[in-house]
Amino acid sequence: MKTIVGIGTPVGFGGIGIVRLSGAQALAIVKKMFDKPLQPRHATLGNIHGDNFTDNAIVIYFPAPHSFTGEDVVEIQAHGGWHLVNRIMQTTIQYGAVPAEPGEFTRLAVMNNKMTLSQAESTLDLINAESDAELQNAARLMAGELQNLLSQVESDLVAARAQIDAYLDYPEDLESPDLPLNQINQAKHTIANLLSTAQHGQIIKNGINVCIIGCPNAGKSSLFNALVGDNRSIVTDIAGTTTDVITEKITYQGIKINLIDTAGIRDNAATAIEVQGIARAKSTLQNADILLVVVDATTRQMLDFPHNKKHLIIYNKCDLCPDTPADGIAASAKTGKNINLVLSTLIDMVTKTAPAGNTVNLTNERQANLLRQAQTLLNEINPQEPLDKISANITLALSYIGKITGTDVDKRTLDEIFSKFCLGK
Ligand SMILES: Nc1nc2c(ncn2[C@@H]2O[C@H](COP(=O)(O)OP(=O)(O)OP(=O)(O)O)[C@@H](O)[C@H]2O)c(=O)[nH]1
Ligand SMILES: [Mg+2]
Repeated sequence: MKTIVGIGTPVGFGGIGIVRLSGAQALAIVKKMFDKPLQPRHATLGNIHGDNFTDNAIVIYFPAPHSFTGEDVVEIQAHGGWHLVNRIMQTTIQYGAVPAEPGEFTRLAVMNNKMTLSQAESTLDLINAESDAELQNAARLMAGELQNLLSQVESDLVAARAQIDAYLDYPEDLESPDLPLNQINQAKHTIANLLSTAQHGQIIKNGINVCIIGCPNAGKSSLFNALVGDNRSIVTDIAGTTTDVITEKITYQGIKINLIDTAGIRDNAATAIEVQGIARAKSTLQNADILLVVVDATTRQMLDFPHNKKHLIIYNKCDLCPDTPADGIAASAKTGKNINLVLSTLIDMVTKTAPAGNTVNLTNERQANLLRQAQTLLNEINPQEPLDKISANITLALSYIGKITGTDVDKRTLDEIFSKFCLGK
């Protein structure tokens, strides 16, 4: 069995850089480079050295099986210089370690039953998190909340199939088979509940795409800047100032919002640049989750927009004209009035449709697709059908669940999942 090595900290310069080894030779390799004896699970300060370098480092040895990967693991915490950390890694390779593939440490942890595949996938959510909502959901996924629900589905389905298979084994009882519909329905219910969280899961993971649209000079860019809290977009009193699509990410109440400023839409564009800008605005608004329709409160000129899309109307420049219609929010990009109300209303618009109750949200599209396939198979089950067909449907549904938990997953799928991880994770 090989011993792998990877750099656990990001590329660049930092206070600390961590080189991690996993495998039967991990301890022997590090002993050749470190001048102090190592005690299991104790942090030891000493000197780490190789050809032409030496550094003061803390080294920790985690003997198998009580380690992240389940194998012997040694972690070297050196100073965080990129060249130094690389030299440490090269030295371990000189002594027999092999560079780890992306995600290989986590893959070993799954192979050695330290975590399930679904938990491993959620570590990516945690690492990539950019908002509190993502962090909180990832922590619940990693703690095994999804895994527990899937185990429940698996045990319901296995029990149901066992009962059906018993009838098949003793056909004399087949006269009036009593189908285990309760268990099948329970599994269907759990899957449906999980799938109902997928939409909100995507919002947590990708944020809300909010596209600001309106007539020229309504104050879209001014509002965009006020929402972002930065002078990001050019503002002038000339109609047709913004021509490009400008995006900026913010978080509000723990949720990511991707704000998009666009060109003012009108029929009589002044230049070829503006014509292109308007075309971009029109195609961008199609992909938005929410349209923020900005109207100049002094003129009330309303843009014709697709009303079937979620939208919020803002009567901007309310500092000039406090009396505004009731179908929108009166705001002023200039004075900052109601800017926070706009943000909290946007958040309300998406959290209103969130699944009720305190549940973990499904954020992974691969997992959601597999669950949908299992759901289709279970929905197809019809008590009038031959029992062997029902049993086969359950077996297939179980195999889709197994591709999420990791009990029924092929090497190629695993390669694909772990290729998304960073080296050293
Ligand atoms: N009094 C007042 N003026 C505002 C407010 N918001 C924007 N303006 C002014 O309105 C003019 C147009 O603002 P922009 O933000 O460039 O408008 P826009 O909708 O992005 O315009 P285009 O990019 O040309 O479509 C500028 O002179 C701003 O200073 C506001 O809340 N109050
Ligand atoms: Mg603009």
